[in-house]
Amino acid sequence: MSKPHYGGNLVDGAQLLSLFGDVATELCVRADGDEGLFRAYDSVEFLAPVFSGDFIEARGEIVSWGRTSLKMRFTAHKVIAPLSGSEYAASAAQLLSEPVVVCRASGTCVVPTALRRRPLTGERIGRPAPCIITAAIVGAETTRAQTPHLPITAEEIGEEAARCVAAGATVIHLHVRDDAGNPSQDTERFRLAIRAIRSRCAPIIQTSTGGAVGMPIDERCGPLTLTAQDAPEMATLNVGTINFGDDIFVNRRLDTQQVATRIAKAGLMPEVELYDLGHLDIVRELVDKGLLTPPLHTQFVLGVRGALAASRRNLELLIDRLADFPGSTWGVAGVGRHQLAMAELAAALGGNIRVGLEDNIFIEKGVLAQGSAPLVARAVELCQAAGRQVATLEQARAVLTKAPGAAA
Ligand code: KMH
Ligand code: ZN
Repeated sequence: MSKPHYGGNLVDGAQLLSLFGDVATELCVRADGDEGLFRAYDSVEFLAPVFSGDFIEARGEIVSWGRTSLKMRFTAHKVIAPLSGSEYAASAAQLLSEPVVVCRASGTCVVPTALRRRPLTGERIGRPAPCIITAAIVGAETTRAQTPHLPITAEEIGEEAARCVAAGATVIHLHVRDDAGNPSQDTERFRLAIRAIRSRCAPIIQTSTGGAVGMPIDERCGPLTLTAQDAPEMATLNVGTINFGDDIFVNRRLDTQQVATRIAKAGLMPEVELYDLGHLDIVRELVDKGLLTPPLHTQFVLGVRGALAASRRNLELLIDRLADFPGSTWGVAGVGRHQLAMAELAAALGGNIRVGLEDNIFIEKGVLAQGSAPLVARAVELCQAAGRQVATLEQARAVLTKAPGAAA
């Protein structure tokens, strides 16, 4: 009531910016234990008039993190308006059935490094963890006819893995092929590919137990029998059956339980592949049976034709539901044309990224990627644009081995 400034009791827009200033200050205090400085607004939109006596609620969130800067987004909602007219008391007011957005803005705050402190009490709004980039360099479905850049032999796989690691990947999601280029889960072929990779670089090697559509479970578990210096560090665990284009990718309940047990027996960290929302309910059963132990490392594979589509809404729902398994980490593998869009979202939302020719062969519309490494390089750029650090090998290993996801 004390703020009318223009005719008709209109309140000036600066009042809303002053509320955003307070929200920004609170966010800086929660994040870095210091009030910080508001450096610049990059956009401000006034969307509806505010009159004296209106109640305004201001909200803000940190949308990306630089070394010292925090990019924030704000909204101001009108939630209560006074009632005017001779039939009402001067103090009469009412809650609006729907809050009205009166202003939206975004801007940047800075907390100099020397002033940054871990707050003494309360939950700190954390900078998201460094982004772990996985390169899925072979897959089972992509063919040489589709792209000449697909590695097939062990040597080609080793070379491609080394290029991806140099570009910023820390996990290699691995499938192998036979001499004709067809998908294979043969233990010896995995052994050769793993040796070819490890002779050139030191990524976390995550072998597939998904194999190709139609393969029996025993065959899919081929790489799990590798031991000692040839053993992978991780293996995928596919928990649900889905349509897979015109095929069906079958993961029967008891088979999944058996693969989870085999992964645990081999002492590997499982990456749980989730292609649909209900797969989280299957994970719940695996956890309840003691076959998986949170925190889990999960991969949301979105955009398979016949399973969950690659959209922000679906991703946010999955992230929200994953909170049922405290401390779990997630990544997104967007299939086909969704790959880089999903990678960008994962960078912004604090997740990990999977790219590579297994899921997508194009670097942009109609332009083939010259292997998986250029896609990794693009993922690195997306992380930088979102203010995310890319995980080093050491950081990725700390995350992926700190949390043994499978019960022994
Ligand atoms: N090739 C797909 C049917 C995995 O690697 O675990 C299954 C797949 C999943 O690629
Ligand atoms: Zn795979």
